[in-house]
Amino acid sequence: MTEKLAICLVGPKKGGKSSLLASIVDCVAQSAFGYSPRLRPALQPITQAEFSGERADPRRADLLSIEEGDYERLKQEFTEGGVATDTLDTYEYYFRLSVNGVAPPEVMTRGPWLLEIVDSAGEIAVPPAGAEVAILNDVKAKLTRQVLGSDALVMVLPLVRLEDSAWMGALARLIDRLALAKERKTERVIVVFSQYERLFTRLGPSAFTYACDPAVALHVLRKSLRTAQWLSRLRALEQSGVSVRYTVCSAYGFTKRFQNPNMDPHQPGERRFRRTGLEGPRANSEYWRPFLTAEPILYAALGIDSAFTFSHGQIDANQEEIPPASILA
Ligand SMILES: Nc1nc2c(ncn2[C@@H]2O[C@H](COP(=O)(O)OP(=O)(O)OP(=O)(O)O)[C@@H](O)[C@H]2O)c(=O)[nH]1
Ligand SMILES: [Mg+2]
Repeated sequence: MTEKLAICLVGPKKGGKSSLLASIVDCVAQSAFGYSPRLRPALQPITQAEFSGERADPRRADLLSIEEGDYERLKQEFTEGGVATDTLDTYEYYFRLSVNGVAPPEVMTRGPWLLEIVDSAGEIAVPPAGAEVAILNDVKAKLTRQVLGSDALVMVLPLVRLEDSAWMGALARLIDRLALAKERKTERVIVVFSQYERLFTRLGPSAFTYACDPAVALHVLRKSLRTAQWLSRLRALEQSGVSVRYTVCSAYGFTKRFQNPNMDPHQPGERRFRRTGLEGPRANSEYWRPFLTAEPILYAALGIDSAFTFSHGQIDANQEEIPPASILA
């Protein structure tokens, strides 16, 4: 039976929310995720009318195709380098998710799922300290309703040194308010660190091999979370029945055949989704493979873990240092 689910993306400005959203359909289509290939999920953008269950009226075909174009526009903007989401409203995108392969019984007997995913400007929910951008009260109220009314929250944070970030306090306050809110629907929270491929830019064609190792991701997450003061608040939220997971992703991903990160941020003039010296639009889909951006959405919707979604238990598990091989033997 068809089920509806609402997912809200939150996180600071430039965290990577819109880029993650723009790449999820391609990520699922290319199976560029850490779920078993036997899961065979399918994700496609749909119109608001399809989400609401309204019958598609042929006379409204034009109107519907315009709505369908919203996601296409988001993808186009992403390919061209990304556009900051404006603060004038919050933006809903709609998808149909189905699982066509082998999944745990609680998933196999359900679905398909109609997803509403809400994107908004980072300044609204997680403003930096001393932010001067005035946000309309109506927009704040709308996002508050959407956050509290969503089944899952995806917190998108840039993989930077967290202690330097002016939005840390705002994020902690958001989690506190969520914990105190009586009327919240939230069942799952997924914290995703974006721009993962940047860690591997110096590794050339080995980059993808390292990125594909869940142990590397777990190590990176542990390191990133060490300085996150809001971690204890998420642990407390979990005590009140919300499942919390941590993961990493890269909307830019890796080049398909060459296995290296799509762009080297250390190189001046690097362009996304293209190999140096190769011009023209065909390079985009031919070379680009997003990485793990499906994870936060699939976990949010289905509650099933991939090799790259980690619980508090896994983050905390005994982290015994491997002793260095003795050189004195
Ligand atoms: N290297 C790298 N950069 C990325 C990636 N994803 C996004 N970015 C860059 O990060 C910047 C912010 O990305 P957005 O997706 O616009 O961030 P946002 O969270 O939607 O930001 P607001 O809409 O302002 O709240 C953009 O300039 C992107 O080019 C990624 O996977 N890798
Ligand atoms: Mg955005």
